[in-house]
Amino acid sequence: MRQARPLLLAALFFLGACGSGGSDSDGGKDAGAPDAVTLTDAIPSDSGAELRDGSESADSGESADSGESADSGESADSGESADSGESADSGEVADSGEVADGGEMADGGAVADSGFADASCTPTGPEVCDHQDNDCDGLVDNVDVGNDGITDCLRIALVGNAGLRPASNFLAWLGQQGTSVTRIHLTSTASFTPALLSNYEVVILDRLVKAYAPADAAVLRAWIEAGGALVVMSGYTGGAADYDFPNSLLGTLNLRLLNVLRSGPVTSFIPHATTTSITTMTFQGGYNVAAIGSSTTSTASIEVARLPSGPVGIAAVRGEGRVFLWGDEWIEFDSEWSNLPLVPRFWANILSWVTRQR
Ligand SMILES: [Ca+2]
Ligand SMILES: [Ca+2]
Ligand SMILES: [Ca+2]
Repeated sequence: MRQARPLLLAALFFLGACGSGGSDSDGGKDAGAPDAVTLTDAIPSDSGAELRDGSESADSGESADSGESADSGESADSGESADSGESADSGEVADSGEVADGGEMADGGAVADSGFADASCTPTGPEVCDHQDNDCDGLVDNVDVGNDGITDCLRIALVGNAGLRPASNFLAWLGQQGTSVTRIHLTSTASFTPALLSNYEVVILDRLVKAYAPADAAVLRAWIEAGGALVVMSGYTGGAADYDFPNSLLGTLNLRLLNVLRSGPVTSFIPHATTTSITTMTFQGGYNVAAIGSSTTSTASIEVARLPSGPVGIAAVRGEGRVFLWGDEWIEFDSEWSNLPLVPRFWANILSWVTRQR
């Protein structure tokens, strides 16, 4: 039986960009940075959190939000029927059965979930991380030595820079699940290719350094639809990049971040695998999220958490893959990991759900 991989963590020091000065101008912060690093320690300590608070006062740009108002109609929809707004739109909840799945996930079903056994499969021994279904139970690489519900075979890419505050607890926790963690796309010339994405089971959008081209978004979407798992957090610089950059990848997935800062905590959760046992969650100057586009698509987008202003968490199925969109990044910060036990639980829920074995 394969044992957990050694922890490989990213250590990135872009203090010039996100340090006490808080200028956060993107210009120059990526200069000379490699496109990917797999390092052994995390993470810069800085104290730029004040930036977040300070910018709350900039929230008043509602009127500048006209492009978003069309989207916000969806928020209004879901607000009318908190638990069923999404299904009222499209019946997608009923189609997807995601909530039913959730029960399995909460119990560690990411690995235990039943698969589709191939009658022609010949068992070769216990399951190991080799992209094969060694034990012929229909699930590829469903190894979980620690029985934590998260497969030990995950290779995770964190896209973009580290966030504004230290996140070493989060990165250490990822490693403890038996995963490897690599930070990629630190320069504005980086792009998604099938070859790059073939190295990962999970992609987590952190503080992105660029707006991506449609071709990049298309590659990422194809990877998801083929079974990839995407987790999205908003970054934070205090500028439009915080939502424009992620939205450059989310649009083709019919998801988006709305551009008015919101704060929680979030206390309204819809029953779902990702919200099991979650009653409150930090949310410090993040963004509402929305599912957009035609309700006739074969995809499912389920609102799982909301503030009074609208949804802040969406769990979405895209082809064979899954996307979890959360409108804030404070769930990765040490301050929250240290003080809020539900934050690690939330991440366990999220990773279990997005990585369901197929
Ligand atoms: Ca198997
Ligand atoms: Ca295997
Ligand atoms: Ca595990």
